[in-house]
Amino acid sequence: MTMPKLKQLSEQFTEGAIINNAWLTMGDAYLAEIVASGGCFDSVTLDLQHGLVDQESACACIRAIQSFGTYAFVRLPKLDPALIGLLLDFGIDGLILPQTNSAEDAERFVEACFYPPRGARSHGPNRLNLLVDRTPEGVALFCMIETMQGLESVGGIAEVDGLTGLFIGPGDLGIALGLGPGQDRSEPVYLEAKAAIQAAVVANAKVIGIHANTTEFALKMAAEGFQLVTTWVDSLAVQKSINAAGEKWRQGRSG
Ligand code: 3PY
Ligand code: MG
Repeated sequence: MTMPKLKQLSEQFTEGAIINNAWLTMGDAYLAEIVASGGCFDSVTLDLQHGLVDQESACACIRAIQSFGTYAFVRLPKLDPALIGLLLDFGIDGLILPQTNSAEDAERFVEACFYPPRGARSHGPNRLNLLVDRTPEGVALFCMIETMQGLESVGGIAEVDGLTGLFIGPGDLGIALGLGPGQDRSEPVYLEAKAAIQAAVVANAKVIGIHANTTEFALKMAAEGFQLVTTWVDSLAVQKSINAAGEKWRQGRSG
């Protein structure tokens, strides 16, 4: 399979694109192919923080996703320069750092993504050599804001040069605010925090993203100016589909 040539992801964001993102908690390359092949999603994110995705399966999935002209993101497990370097060497299109607590965290993240003198990345581009016209600047870099420290430091985090934008984790942010877990949320205290994050992004001409559990909610977020929106999650989709099939069967048998 030949990979279609695409604009780099950071260029898409600069041009105002809204990226419709699928989220994979299962690191299976066949599943990644099914999800990317439909052409419904602009990007697919592999969740290495909470998903069943290891380094090797992530690389197999990245190949599968990109072979259909879809961008591949990884949500990192933590700020790990070695893993970041490996994923960049492999040609990842975007990285999402969870639980960014400070501008220093964001600086260290950016540093891990660029070669000297801007950063401290080691050179060893491996698969990246096969992907033409890619630059380190083309990779989209997002810091998640989902902790109290991150919220308090959001202005400084948003200022960090080299960062594409901020990504809201509504579940962890809600817990940090004393609301408990949840997605697609609208509690006043959460909305206040979300507005502060949006303001920091606007003030620094960065991009904003958010995790959503449903397409309906993601559409609302896109209308608000969110440019990276998760609209579909594999485990939830499978669960929903199973429940719907089971319900249909029960209704058919009882009618
Ligand atoms: C959160 O909601 O906390 C997330 O990390 C979503 O991915
Ligand atoms: Mg989270």
